[in-house]
Amino acid sequence: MLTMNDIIREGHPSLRKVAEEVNLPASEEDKKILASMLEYVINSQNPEIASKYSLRAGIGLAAPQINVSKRMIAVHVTDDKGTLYSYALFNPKVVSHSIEKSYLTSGEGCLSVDRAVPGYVPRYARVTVTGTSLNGEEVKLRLKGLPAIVFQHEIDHLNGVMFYDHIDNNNPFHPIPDAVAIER
Ligand code: K1U
Ligand code: NI
Repeated sequence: MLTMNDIIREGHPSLRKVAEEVNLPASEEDKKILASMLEYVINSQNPEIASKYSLRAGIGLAAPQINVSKRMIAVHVTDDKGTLYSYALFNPKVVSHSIEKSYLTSGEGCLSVDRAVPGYVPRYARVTVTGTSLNGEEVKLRLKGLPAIVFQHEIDHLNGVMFYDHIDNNNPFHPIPDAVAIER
């Protein structure tokens, strides 16, 4: 079982690498790692388990955050209508996106960043993401709202990009033109 001790923090060079594609069909080892990532995110949202193992709550996790430089992500997040998006994907890819942007009014956080970094993080409002599930099925997800933001945050990790790279340093709360503001 993964804990916060397995999660590397900003400054670790692995967080800035471009992760390798996973060879498919995935090896049992890669499936085990990806399953443990989804398990972490689910466990971290369970107050009893999170408290027992000192897990910081997360809604997503990317393999580079556990120092595995492979293109694997886990997401477990509910949208504003209560629909759960629970996915563990190999080789996720944004295949298309809206022109329109969105951002969380409360900004973003990251399990690899032990400090608050205030500011708006511009994201695409809608994305289509493809990938391969733990069972080897190809999936195609059309996402908006918070799930779209979380998938973009996790796929950024696969490319060595941190959420604060997108924040305007000169004016972190500079309004993002024509963007959808998402309250959470
Ligand atoms: O990748 C990560 O470090 C996980 C990160 C994902 C994320 C957060 C915010 C916007 C986009 C992506 C987190 O999960 S930080 C914790 C968090 O935001 C949260 C945790 C529990 C409930 C609700 C939010
Ligand atoms: Ni992160």
